[in-house]
Amino acid sequence: MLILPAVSCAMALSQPAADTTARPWWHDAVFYEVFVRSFADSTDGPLANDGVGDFRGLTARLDYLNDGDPATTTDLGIDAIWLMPINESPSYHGYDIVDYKSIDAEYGTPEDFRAFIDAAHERGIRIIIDLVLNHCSNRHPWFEEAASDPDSPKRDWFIWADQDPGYRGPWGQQVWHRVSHDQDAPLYYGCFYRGMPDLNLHNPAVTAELKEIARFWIQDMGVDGFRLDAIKHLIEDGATQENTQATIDWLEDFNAYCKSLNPDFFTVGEVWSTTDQVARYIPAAVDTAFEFDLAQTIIDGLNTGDATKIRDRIALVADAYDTPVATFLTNHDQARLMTQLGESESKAKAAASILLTLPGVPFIYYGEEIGHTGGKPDPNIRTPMQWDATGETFSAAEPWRAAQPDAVRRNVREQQGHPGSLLEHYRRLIDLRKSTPALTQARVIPLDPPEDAILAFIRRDDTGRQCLVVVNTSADPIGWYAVPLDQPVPPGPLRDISGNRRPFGSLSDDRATFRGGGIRGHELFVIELPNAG
Ligand SMILES: [Ca+2]
Ligand SMILES: [Ca+2]
Ligand SMILES: [Ca+2]
Repeated sequence: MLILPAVSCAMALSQPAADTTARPWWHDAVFYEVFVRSFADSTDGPLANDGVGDFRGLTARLDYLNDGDPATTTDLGIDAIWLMPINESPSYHGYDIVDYKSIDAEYGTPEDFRAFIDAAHERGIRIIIDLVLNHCSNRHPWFEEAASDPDSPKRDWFIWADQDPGYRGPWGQQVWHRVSHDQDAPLYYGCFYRGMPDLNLHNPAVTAELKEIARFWIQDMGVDGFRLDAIKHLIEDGATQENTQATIDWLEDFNAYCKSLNPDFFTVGEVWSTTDQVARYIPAAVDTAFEFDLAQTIIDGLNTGDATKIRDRIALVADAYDTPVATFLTNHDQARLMTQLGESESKAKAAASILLTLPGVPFIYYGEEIGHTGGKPDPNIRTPMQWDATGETFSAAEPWRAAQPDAVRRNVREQQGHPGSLLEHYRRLIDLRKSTPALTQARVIPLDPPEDAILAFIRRDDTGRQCLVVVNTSADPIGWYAVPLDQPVPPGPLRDISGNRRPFGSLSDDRATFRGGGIRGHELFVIELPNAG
């Protein structure tokens, strides 16, 4: 009886107390998605100059993303990196894993990875990694054992049928695959394709193993979070293969387990569904998830020059979630933003303007900040980072995949430090977001301006700090323009804090009036407003 209090006291001392009043770190973070294979080849060590990006190369390029010094403005200023899969895999992309605790030998050793994590943390950059829970590779030893021996304990790690259940997958695809060419062979379930058999998450042994894998990356490797792949597909209920309640329940347990190991741990889920479905997962099944509908609405709005659907979507998203949702424009599964915008640099700037002034946790896909192009097939949207016109900064060797032809004019060297460039636009907006509390922590109040091309909203926090964001989604300038506000403000001049262009006009009563040059095509203004009462 005397021992018990002493033990619990020692345990309390050995664990840093979590500050439950502080906002989670990821609420204020800007993320950057990296495909290690395509980011930077190393210049020394065993993996140097082979045309394949690796951890040493990525580590050497961290200062581009954030040099850890708030006084310098040469870096992009992101706070966290999402690494696409880094485990051993037969594919170039890595979403079909054969060893969940490994580092892809083309990317480096576990020591290289730890050195990368340390270098990132020294700069204040957090690292989250892709974790693929739904399926593994059909060349994973688990599946090879299960497929070759029906009596194997691994058999029930996957999902089997003796006869074809007769239904197809969510997008009409074949999901039941014969284990051999024998037409009477048993079938296994693989939602994405036959090379990716789904794991059976009803099986407690599978759940225990996936938790052990999570523990390994959290405790032994020191990652700060997981991006959880394809989670709406985790647990099927017969022909119902998406967003089942069993999936959400499983994730709630998994997420709680991760948090039990590290209270600051972060999970973001890929739930490629409509907003109402995504909202079911947040915040218990995952801390947050990607807002696919908002991303596409922003792109469509810029392509039509019509802001009304963006405004409606912003209002809907603001109502749907109680915690910040993961916002983005494109990711590694979609045609590059610049390509979707018809290679219009001014549209790309407007897209960034919207992404980085809205609430949420913004994710930038590598290269988006310099206007990488590329359409399907997938390898063309995952091409080497365009550091310079020749490609030699990516690698001294022939790259694993050719860079886009426009690398000669769209590259970091051309844009870094160049005031009008897309890269500088991103850098300034990230800096503005981090230095303007109303742009990160505040709610959004969509406004209803009379001109359909104008997107206008107020960001206002609980203390009344606020600003007005105005983006022209069309290429056409608007000469004289009054944006109606939601409440009156004292009279005064318009003061822009985006560093864009000095606006001519005034605040008065319940409107912000842009005179003189008005608002140019695709232009952004972030107008300071006096604190709301
Ligand atoms: Ca390499
Ligand atoms: Ca800096
Ligand atoms: Ca599944």
